[in-house]
Amino acid sequence: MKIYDAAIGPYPARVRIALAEKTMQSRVEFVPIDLQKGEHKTPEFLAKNYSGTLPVLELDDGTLIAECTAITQYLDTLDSAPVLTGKTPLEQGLIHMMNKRAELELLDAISIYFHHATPGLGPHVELYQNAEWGMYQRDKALRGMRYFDGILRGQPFVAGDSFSMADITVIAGMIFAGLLHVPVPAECDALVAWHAKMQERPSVKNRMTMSEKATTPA
Ligand code: GTS
Repeated sequence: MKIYDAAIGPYPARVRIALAEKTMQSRVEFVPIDLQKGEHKTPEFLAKNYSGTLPVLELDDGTLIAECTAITQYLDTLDSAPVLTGKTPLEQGLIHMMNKRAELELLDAISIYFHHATPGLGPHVELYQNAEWGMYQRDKALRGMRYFDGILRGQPFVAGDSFSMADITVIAGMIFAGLLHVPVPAECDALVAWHAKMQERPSVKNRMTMSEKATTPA
């Protein structure tokens, strides 16, 4: 399997963390794509992923799977432990709900802020920008942080009692916020404490060096 990837990227981090949690790193070959140069918007890359985003998983038979949630679900179902997307119908439902909320209310909001209200990837990639929309999404992300803070006051992980894909997506949102110096609201101490614990996980701590270590295709 190949993963088209960018080591520093918050979205690629979601798949990197999932792979590390499941100790599947050695089964993939990471193919770096330069976002700053706009390599993800070339016709060749758009033929792999219509949305022109990373990461993309390419299976050995050439099948392409884009979207972090879909990739994580595929990898999780391919191999067993630990399960990141839930075992029971209830767990699966709750994890997918919280994962989608983590995208909508935090990670995607921060990403829109990046692409619209900051220089983003530069003028040759950011062909349309709307700063007002970007700033609105920044505020949305701050509200999202407050929401997840409230959730984490009542339970140890984003979707309940176990670490899951939903935690990974909130982690990615916090990574993106950190890169852009978007401050976590002062009152969000449960979110901050949870994030500190998440950063101790080897999958999170070592995510950027993973491609240097694991380039053996399965
Ligand atoms: N919904 C997609 C997913 O979940 O996979 C979003 C993926 C995404 O936005 N990826 C970023 C990207 O390709 C990668 S990174 O910003 O985290 O490095 N951005 C480039 C662009 O031009 O939007």
